[in-house]
Amino acid sequence: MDVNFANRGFTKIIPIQFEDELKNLQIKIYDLTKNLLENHDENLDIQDKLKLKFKRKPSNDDWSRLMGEINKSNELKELINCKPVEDAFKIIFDNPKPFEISTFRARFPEQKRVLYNWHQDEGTWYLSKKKEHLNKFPATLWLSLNGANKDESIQLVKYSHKKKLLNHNFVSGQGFFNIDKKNEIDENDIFTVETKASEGVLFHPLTIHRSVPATKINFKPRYTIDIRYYDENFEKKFKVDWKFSVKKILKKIF
Ligand SMILES: O=C(O)CCC(=O)C(=O)O
Ligand SMILES: [Fe+2]
Repeated sequence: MDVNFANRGFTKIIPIQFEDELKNLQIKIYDLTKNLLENHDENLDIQDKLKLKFKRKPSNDDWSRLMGEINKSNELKELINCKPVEDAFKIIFDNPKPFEISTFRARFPEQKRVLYNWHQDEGTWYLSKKKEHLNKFPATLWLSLNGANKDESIQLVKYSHKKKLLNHNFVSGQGFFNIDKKNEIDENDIFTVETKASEGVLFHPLTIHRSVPATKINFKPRYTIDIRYYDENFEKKFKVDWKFSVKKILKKIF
């Protein structure tokens, strides 16, 4: 077990050596977005193409189309299930298995739906009725596809995985992605992620995190995948805020 994961709730930034899985997905993203990008040389390397800016703010439909196409693609499935990803999870798990929820995310300029407030990932499926989502306690590998700097990445709260599962509120267009305001976050415990393409960070299902809030309009898209794996033998005991337990009971009844 990785000491950083155990002590502060997340690993160091780790590089992942892909075969062709990353490149194939990058090419697919480029093909679906190239008409939206600033003028550029078609011969650029795919790594550079994915760092190009949009020529203007893409529409909601542009964003939804890309999210839909990539999230149902074989390229995404192949990347999520590839050996280098499984090996990365072996830093924390003896026998990692893919969890049902892994999502491609595109952070586009002024697209509010992509900004997630403070939450714990376990809270986002805790009220789910699907048995595949319950009692798995998966970790998340937040993987960067085109690099992410400190004003567009995510922030993780050190040691927060030692807390209980907090009460999460529903956010329209997102799901149960917002903890109660009274749970103040200590500034000194916030770690802001910075990654190159193909690097990621593994974090615990109870680690509190959020998208870095937008302070300026960034015309460069930020592409990531939340890849989740679980381990049957990973300790699954955790306490739950009573308000969230009550919500779960009410959801079962109605
Ligand atoms: O990539 C982000 O900005 C946050 C995504 C996230 O926290 C999630 O999908 O659970
Ligand atoms: Fe999350």
